[in-house]
Amino acid sequence: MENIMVVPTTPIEGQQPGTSGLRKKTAEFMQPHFLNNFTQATFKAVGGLTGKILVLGGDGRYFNDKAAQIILKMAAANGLSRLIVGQDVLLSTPAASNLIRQRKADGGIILSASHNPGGPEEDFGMKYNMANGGPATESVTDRILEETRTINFYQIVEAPDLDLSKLGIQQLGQMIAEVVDPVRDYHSLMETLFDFDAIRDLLASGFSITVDAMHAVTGPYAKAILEKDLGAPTGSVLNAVPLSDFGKGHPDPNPVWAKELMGIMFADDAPDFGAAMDGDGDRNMILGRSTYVTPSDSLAVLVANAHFAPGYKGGLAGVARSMPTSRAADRVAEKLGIDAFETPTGWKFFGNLLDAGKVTLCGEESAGTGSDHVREKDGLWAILLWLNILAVRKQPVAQIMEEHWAEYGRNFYSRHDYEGVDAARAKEMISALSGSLDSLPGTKIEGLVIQAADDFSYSDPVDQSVSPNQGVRIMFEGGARIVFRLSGTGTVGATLRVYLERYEDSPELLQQDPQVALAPIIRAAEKIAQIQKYTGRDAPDVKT
Ligand code: VG1
Ligand code: CO
Repeated sequence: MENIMVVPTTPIEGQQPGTSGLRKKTAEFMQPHFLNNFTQATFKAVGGLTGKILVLGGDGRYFNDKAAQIILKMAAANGLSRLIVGQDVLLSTPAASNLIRQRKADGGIILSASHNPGGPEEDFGMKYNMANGGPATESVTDRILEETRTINFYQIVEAPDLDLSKLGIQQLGQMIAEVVDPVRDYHSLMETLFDFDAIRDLLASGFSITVDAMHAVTGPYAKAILEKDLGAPTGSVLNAVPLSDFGKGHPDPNPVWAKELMGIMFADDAPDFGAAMDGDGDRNMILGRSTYVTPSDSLAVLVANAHFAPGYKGGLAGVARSMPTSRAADRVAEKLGIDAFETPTGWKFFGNLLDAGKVTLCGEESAGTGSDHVREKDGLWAILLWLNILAVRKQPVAQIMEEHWAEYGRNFYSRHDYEGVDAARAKEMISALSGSLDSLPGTKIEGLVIQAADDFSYSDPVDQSVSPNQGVRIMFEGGARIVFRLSGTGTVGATLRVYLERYEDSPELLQQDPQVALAPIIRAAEKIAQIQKYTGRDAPDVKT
């Protein structure tokens, strides 16, 4: 019989979950008691584990294996009845969400810092998902934080490590640990949503694809589904073996970090379709031959065309997007006569709308799209939906975009990130902005007149909970918009995100470069917020 140890501990600073879970430098996570404290606080915050079922997996990054052994021994000591673990601790975030739902688990733990780099010098993260398969709501993360502040002991069994490379059942004290194939159930779910035969025919006709798994968790999923099942030639999936340091890159699917893929897609012999996914497999970037599809536009195109896939042939209940996401999807929703919701940044805010059946598709400007099939954004799902649409429409990606803009007009869009800036100064900038909101309407800047300015506050239409201070919005006459917000996923200093948007519907102006089309808005952002003064930077680090 394994020995349950009760280990005395004291609270550790800095255990506040951000936009999606707790993210820290790996070394911080590996310091004595850090992971243990946060894990015990989480177990307490969800009302204990006695008799419950949990799912556990991660994105394959450094320390996942050791963290998993600690968590499973603590779960056993806390009375968990069954732990369902992905083989080798691998589970993409959407696959974990699916397993929680399929197996009617009480929740799950995902070990990932998503698109942040991995390794001993880089980042680690842990997030808790609830019984609906979605990220912990704010009330739960608030409770976790409270527990971390008063914690004085944690429980763990003394036992040898389990072999998590071996499929099947093992016993740890009273707890059953079930090691499962991370891909199988997710693969079956995708078959219920998409016309696999149509995609198979498309790929057999010579339509070429390159999908970049960025050395992260989606390699095994993309290999099994796109290559083995759908018949894409071997090698269509790049960087398909998950590595603990992601090959030293940032597994972030944007034009800056997925440079190799951008080179392939903009070469003379580019494939017809390209895509990349992030560390934990919930984000996606979509490309056509010499074509980059902005995430906000991708959401709009998916809303307009989802009915071509069997899983959505009955139409959509509604669509939701995070506030900073461009309003391109709203235009499609309006035409379809369905509801469009605007939520704060972070997938947890879509959960209630999805559970209540108010929306079918959701998306964020940060390369996240998903639907009610799980309660997370889902990179491979987005790729398959695009492929299903391309199989039916039989047009190049570039033409689909042109036709979309011709029909709805174009929301020119870009996000400018200032990374690792001084946190105190960044906060000062946001408070200065919030303090000046009342004086802004009517002001003319760079030829643009400010119509309204506020700090976004969200009231959940389902449970009426209110989430204030979700980003400063400056709305201009004519529909242009700037949003300023601080990231909740960084691990060093602060990251300032400036979201820029302008609508255009003159046919001859639809093909401009977004940075050119947005130039006056970009200059207005500097004038309104004095970014240079507060950050000491004269240009953003990343433009997406
Ligand atoms: C970022 C994105 C946000 C996304 C979040 C988690 O948050 O902006 O849209 O939901 O990452 O995505 P922030 O607070 O840094 O802006 V993931 O792929 O890390 O789970
Ligand atoms: Co992610």
